[in-house]
Amino acid sequence: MKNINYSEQFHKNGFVIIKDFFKINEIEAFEKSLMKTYSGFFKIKLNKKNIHKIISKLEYEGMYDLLYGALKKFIKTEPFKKASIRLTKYSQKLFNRKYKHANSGMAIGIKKSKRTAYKWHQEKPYYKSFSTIHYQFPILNSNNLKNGTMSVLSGSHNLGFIKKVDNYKLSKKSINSFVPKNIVNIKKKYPEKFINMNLKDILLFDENIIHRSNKNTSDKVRFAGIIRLREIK
Ligand SMILES: O=C(O)CCC(=O)C(=O)O
Ligand SMILES: [Fe+2]
Repeated sequence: MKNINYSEQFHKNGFVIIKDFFKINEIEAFEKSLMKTYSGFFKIKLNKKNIHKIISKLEYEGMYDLLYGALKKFIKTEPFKKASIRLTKYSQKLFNRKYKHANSGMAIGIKKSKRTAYKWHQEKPYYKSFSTIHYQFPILNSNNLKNGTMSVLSGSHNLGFIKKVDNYKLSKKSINSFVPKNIVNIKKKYPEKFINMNLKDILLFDENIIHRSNKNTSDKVRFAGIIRLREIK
């Protein structure tokens, strides 16, 4: 892998897609673990075909605690732990800095649901007291505009930490977005780029890049694994 290019692009644009980062066995491990964890939680045998319908149905029925419980368990499984170790080493080489795991997560996008969609935000307000870098990668299916992949405002990391934000939260069980107050003007200056990723690809993004979720207009759920690393000084 061409490390120099990735780090240059990352510094220039605030994000970079690293193609073919994961090996096929790592992708399979994520899929297997997803099915196992969610099947156990829902007490229904899930597979690649029925998972989309079942998760969407639970969302429409308002089973948010069940969905969140499964997600929380899934992000603690072995594939996430292994990926985190690998990404920590990879990042140390790429930037010649030291990192440790800060947090894992998963973005999930469901047709006709805004509950789990983020509005424009930076990560910095969530991790104020230390420096972080962020990785996101597709699980089960590629992430593209049709299924609501995230987009970024390219170069917006150069604005630094924007402290004037409005807090958006649809409901108690919805995600929370810190939207910069001057987002309308910022959008005019930095072009929006949609993050298209195939399985095995991974996005690396800056704590200050402005990004959001898009609307999923497909019938399939979008799953995007997230691993956040903290820089150790
Ligand atoms: O992919 C998305 O829907 C947004 C995810 C996000 O904001 C993040 O990974 O920090
Ligand atoms: Fe985010």
